[in-house]
Amino acid sequence: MVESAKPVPPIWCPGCGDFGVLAALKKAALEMKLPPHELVLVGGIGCSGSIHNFLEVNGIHALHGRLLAQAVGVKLANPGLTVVAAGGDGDGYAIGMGHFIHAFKKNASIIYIAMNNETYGLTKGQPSPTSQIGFEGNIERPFDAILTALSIPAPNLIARTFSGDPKAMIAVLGEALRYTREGRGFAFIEDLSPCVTYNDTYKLWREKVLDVSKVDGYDPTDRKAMFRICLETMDSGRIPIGVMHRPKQAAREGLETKLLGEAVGPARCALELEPNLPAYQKLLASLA
Ligand SMILES: Cc1ncc(C[n+]2csc(CCOP(=O)(O)OP(=O)(O)O)c2C)c(N)n1
Ligand code: SF4
Ligand SMILES: [Mg+2]
Repeated sequence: MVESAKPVPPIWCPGCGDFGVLAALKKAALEMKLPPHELVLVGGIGCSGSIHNFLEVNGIHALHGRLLAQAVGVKLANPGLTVVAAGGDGDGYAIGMGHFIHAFKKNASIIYIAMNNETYGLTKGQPSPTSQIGFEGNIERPFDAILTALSIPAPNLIARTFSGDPKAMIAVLGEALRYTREGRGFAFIEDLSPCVTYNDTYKLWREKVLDVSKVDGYDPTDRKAMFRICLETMDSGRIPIGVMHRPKQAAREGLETKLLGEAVGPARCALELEPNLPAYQKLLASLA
């Protein structure tokens, strides 16, 4: 008999922002009574990417920067699953940048949580694409994932949360779980998740975050307005958080429906060798 892996206690440093994501994800999934066997967590490489080891759900530890490709693969294999990819800013915005951009236009109904601590935590605090100028000798301007996400015209749910505000994070995660379970498409959440050991930004971020829903003209169905609001918020030295894009479109816009329609997906198809044997033999012969 094969036994499934049991969750282990988190290996994170006490106070790490990633604890906030773990707790919020657990709470949001429990609130919507999501059966654990229907949830798949695909973790990246980094401190943040170990999150799937700490919940009793199905989990995969993906290759560095390749978690989105694997998460989309899981969704296409079995669209009935709720798939959450979770990793760090280094994983997603450096080595994984190509997959990150394409995930918005692919629009598979999966959630991607990027835990941004503006550093490579696991490898002991080197600068990442989101590091501020001056951090550990960094001379490059920081990359902003929300502006990038807003610049891709696709029907995605886009939000930023802060580990110092668990209530808001639970609400956003709940919305993202519903969004993807309804097959509406890709949900991207960047969580500001301080690395208390190598880049403790808790105090600074607590002072700087600004809930965009409080800004005049806030309309998450209007991509142009939200881009302007985010830019202006950043120009004033603040960090925009909240839901930045909530498309109006109806359910079933996700890649999985476009490719599979109402089919259950290959993972749940009956395995019938006989009807497929001639095609398989033809394939083998072509390789000889
Ligand atoms: C192909 C490959 N290149 C580099 C590494 C080394 N490495 C491990 S984790 C990591 C980055 C971690 O940073 P981030 O994704 O921000 O996660 P965090 O630890 O901050 O949560 C790197 C470069 C690796 N494991 N594999
Ligand atoms: S090194 Fe940083 S990111 Fe990694 S567990 Fe510790 S506090 Fe969290
Ligand atoms: Mg990081």
